[in-house]
Amino acid sequence: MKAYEVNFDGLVGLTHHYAGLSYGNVASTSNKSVTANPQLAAKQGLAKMKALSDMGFKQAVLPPQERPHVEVLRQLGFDGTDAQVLAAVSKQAPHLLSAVSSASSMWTANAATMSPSSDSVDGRAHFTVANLNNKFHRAIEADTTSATLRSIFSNDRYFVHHDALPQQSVMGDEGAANHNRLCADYGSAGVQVFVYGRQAFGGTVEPVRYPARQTREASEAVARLHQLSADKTVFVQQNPDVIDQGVFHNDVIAVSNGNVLFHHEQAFLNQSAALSEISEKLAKQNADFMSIEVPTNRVSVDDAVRTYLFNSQLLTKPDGKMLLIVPEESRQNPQVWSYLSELIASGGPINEVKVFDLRESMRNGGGPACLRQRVVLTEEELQAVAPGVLMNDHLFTTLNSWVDRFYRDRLVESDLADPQLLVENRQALDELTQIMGLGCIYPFQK
Ligand code: SUG
Repeated sequence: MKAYEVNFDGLVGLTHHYAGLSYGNVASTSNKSVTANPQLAAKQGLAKMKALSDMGFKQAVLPPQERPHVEVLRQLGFDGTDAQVLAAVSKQAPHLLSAVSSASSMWTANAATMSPSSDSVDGRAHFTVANLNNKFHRAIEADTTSATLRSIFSNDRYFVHHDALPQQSVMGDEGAANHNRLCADYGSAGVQVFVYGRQAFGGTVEPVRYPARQTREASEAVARLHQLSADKTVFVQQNPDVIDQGVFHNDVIAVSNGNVLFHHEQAFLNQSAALSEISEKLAKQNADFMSIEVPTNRVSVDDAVRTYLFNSQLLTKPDGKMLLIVPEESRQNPQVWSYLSELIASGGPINEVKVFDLRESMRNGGGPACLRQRVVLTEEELQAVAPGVLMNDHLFTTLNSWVDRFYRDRLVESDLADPQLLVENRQALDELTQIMGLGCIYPFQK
């Protein structure tokens, strides 16, 4: 059956700032306390969405979350009016205020893992919200993510929603950032590759410097929930050495599309065995696996982390050739850019590269691929999606003027205690749910 890949990009929230919250994510820790521009961040993201939509790709938007997350602060013992809660936390624990104000839900690759209906035994599309257990500021995203996805994909004839796995590190789950699907074409059954950083029970090697956020146990649970049979799944361990060099998610070192896996030489542990298993399982689904492996002597792991070459979006164009969407940082790096120039001239499946300026998100370690959740939908399923989330000229213009009205162009941590910022957030999000036709998805709306 014909199906589309629809990219659901996260709209950057009003409190986007640099808090240095993600140990193991080099950009996040090294840009701590740099002045942020939330307005520019939102517009850079919208410009990417619009450009892809104009190129004919199906594009949609996921809304930001309510921040600061006052409800969580109340759970942690801060009380009184909202203004009193903010005043108390900014005085007693400013790092906590920063964490509950993070706009990190913009990186929707981490919102959930999605399996298309063609892969699941029950013939429905499955979503499991990621618990993002490794980082406090991210773990608090799960409830609103769940409400948002349930509102957008509401028809249970087509869509099945699973809540986040138990919030404990044994079940650490980072969603689609550690998940690749390979297939002959989007509508046919594919092979889902779950990449984990460590095995909580009975594992052997794991990183020693930085955390491995995803466990094998979590990946297996998601595959079970999504009713994926063993012949359609592969579980691969990420190379612990590269996690220790700042590859905190697999999508910083590999990206898939169709039958192609574009990845670094050092991406996986026991790489050749992993690639063989993918190839064999894919052959049973009538697809020829193609690995494009980038050698270390062309692009070092360090350059991959600095430029986010692999955090690109790999998209199939109408003529069947593939387009790579990379961040500006990849063009700025001579090694990476010369590799890319050769790649597109090589006669292989990827014959075009487009560059986007996503600097505001990149400084927190989020590239083009982090900003989108891939959702494969048949025509019928697409018709069942809340229509107000689909990108078009009207939505683009409306969201840009919404951003102009509500977003600040400068934000530092000390601004987060301003009760007016919370008021602006709630007004903006209330309006946004109406623009996008999403109903009540935020704590303040309940
Ligand atoms: O989880 N950064 C995010 C970046 C997520 C990137 N996503 C993917 N690779 N799919 C993270 O580390 C930084 C927030 C701060 O420090 O202010 C942050 O959360």
